[in-house]
Amino acid sequence: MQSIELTSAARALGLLADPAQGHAPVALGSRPPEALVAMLRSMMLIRAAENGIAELVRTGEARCPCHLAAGQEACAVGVAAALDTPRDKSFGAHRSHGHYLAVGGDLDALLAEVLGKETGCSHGMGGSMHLVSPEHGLLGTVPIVGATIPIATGAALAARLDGSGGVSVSFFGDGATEEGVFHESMNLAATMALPVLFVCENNLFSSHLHISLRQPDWSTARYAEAHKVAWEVVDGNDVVAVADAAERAVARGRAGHGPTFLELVTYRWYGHVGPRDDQDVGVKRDGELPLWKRRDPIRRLEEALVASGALEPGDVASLRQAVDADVERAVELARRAPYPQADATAKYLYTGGTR
Ligand SMILES: Cc1ncc(C[n+]2csc(CCOP(=O)(O)OP(=O)(O)O)c2C)c(N)n1
Ligand SMILES: [Mg+2]
Repeated sequence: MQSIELTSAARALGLLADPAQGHAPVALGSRPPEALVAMLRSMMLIRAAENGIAELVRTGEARCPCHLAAGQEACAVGVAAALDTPRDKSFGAHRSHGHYLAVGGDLDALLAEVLGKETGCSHGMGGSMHLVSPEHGLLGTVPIVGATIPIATGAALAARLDGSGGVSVSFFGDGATEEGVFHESMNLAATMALPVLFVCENNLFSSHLHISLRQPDWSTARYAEAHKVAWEVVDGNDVVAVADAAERAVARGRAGHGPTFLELVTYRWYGHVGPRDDQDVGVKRDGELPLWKRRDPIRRLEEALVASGALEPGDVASLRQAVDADVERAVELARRAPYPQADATAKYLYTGGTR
């Protein structure tokens, strides 16, 4: 196995960039056990859904591009735990099944959307990369890299003007920090002290290019410094640490103290798109992937909960069986659901139709 060379650039992320580190159970902090178990269940549901969708791509049933976030569950779940939905608004990108589920999006409607069915959250018009759940504050996920960052910034301005006290969250990847709109949005949010959480899931890759081939530093938090936005770099595979940081960021936003940039260091288990590992492309991934799998956010919380006595090993198995059964049922429902009628394009895409 190839060892990870910690260059001076990698050291900007400290040990978080070294997947040989950080395998230990997470520190549980002071949250009540029910809240921690809810986070565990939510991460398990996302993992089960991603694995289920991977299988639907393998069998050819899912025909839209599916970008899977297995391995990154703690980012979505930790941030969602800090939100008050639907008052708080969130926005995602191409890899957003987890964001949708973490805020409470309906599993059946996700699976149906992935199969292009009328019962999908976007009536089968959008597929994996166009998810929406307004009843949970998720106003959209868009595959144009960086596209929803300014929209989230606008939603924060709207919250300010409406006096709702809400914050908005933009989930995006390290690749999106290479887009101009990211910098324009950070600048505006800082200048106007808007209540935005800029949540960068730094999984070290944009498609098949490692960040070391794209940027002079592995940490994207330096952009927050430049824009005078408060920032934290967090272990994105530690759901408790993510939730703590997100709570601080939400409190800052609600208090009128402006935006926060959260850099959540994580890694995706599947390749860029689809159900393969992609071990044969991109630098270092073949050596890194087994190590990153040992930094599994789900196992690290599971072990901590069992060690604390909050859960028995049997409870963990029951939780896993329950989410697996939920996903199987959702897949079956989606298979049996109808495709949209031909006139649905006119109804939902081109005229004033609403959901
Ligand atoms: C503006 C734009 N440029 C390029 C693409 C092609 N593209 C889709 S996803 C992606 C990688 C984005 O990487 P990152 O933001 O780090 O997200 P990740 O895939 O790692 O979750 C690219 C380049 C796109 N969809 N939009
Ligand atoms: Mg990335």
